[in-house]
Amino acid sequence: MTEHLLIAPDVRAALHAGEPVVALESTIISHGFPYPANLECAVAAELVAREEGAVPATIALIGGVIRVGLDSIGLEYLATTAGVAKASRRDLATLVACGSDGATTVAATMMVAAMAGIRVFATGGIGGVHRGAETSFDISADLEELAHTDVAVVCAGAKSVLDLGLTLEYLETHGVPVLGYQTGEFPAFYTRTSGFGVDARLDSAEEIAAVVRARRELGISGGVVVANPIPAEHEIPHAEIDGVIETALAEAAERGVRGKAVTPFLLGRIHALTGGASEEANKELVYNNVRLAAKVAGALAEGDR
Ligand code: PSU
Ligand code: MN
Repeated sequence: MTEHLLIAPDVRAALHAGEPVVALESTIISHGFPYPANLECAVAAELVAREEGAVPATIALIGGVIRVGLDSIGLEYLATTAGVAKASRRDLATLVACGSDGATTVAATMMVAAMAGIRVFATGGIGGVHRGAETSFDISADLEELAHTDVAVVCAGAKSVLDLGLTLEYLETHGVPVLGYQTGEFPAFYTRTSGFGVDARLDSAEEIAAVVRARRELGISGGVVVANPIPAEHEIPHAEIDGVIETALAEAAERGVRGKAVTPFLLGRIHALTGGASEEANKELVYNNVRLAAKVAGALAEGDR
């Protein structure tokens, strides 16, 4: 496309052959997990994609070049280097122009995936409308990207650091379908339930792929949220996690954390307050999402043959 975008050889070959590719984000590596859980998760997520027959394409900026598909040196660099910028839509061009490193959010990863021709992306949780957004105006750029960019995002819902009800209202307003995989309820990341419904429950990767295909055939632009609940055996009950989330939110308010620092601050506090338990759950739900994303990408590739 341009000298700014470097697609790894295996990703390029798979795209060219019409084989399944799954995009993976990198904010989760640089800002979503502490080391070494971040590296472990990034490496294992790629293996899960391959086990399911898809080529993983972790997306990040290194030295101002947008990379689609990283090798183990790239993953390790992102996991261990301090000060890698959190890169959302508005940051991409600046980081390219300045030759900087950047870890892409859901929004920026969707943009780059679309540029490269990748249609399915797996992450942990999407950003959304923050609690108190009626005064802070803190609404993740992920939601705006979902409104416009043609990528299916497989996630475990969103963390209840957000206002999940308002997040779902925003997605409805912007015409983004929220598809529950084998569930009628929007999952809340660590927990399978949130009390909020999804637009449609679909029970197979083929059915999800059929929705993506129908949108394309109808010329409907924009993303799709595929909400995939954390496996029951890895769930952290509301009774255990809700208090931790309240504490993290109170600390953020007390310290006056603002803007793009809010989400990484909250994630960092949750991991610190719960130790290994939330890291383990977080890793497992990512693998579960990669597995489903690979199946959806496989079903899309199959349909195109
Ligand atoms: N939620 C998580 N883990 C994450 C993120 C969100 O549970 O790692 C990251 C994702 O990269 C997401 C970004 O796109 O945070 C959202 O940041 P913001 O709220 O500033 O838009
Ligand atoms: Mn924000």
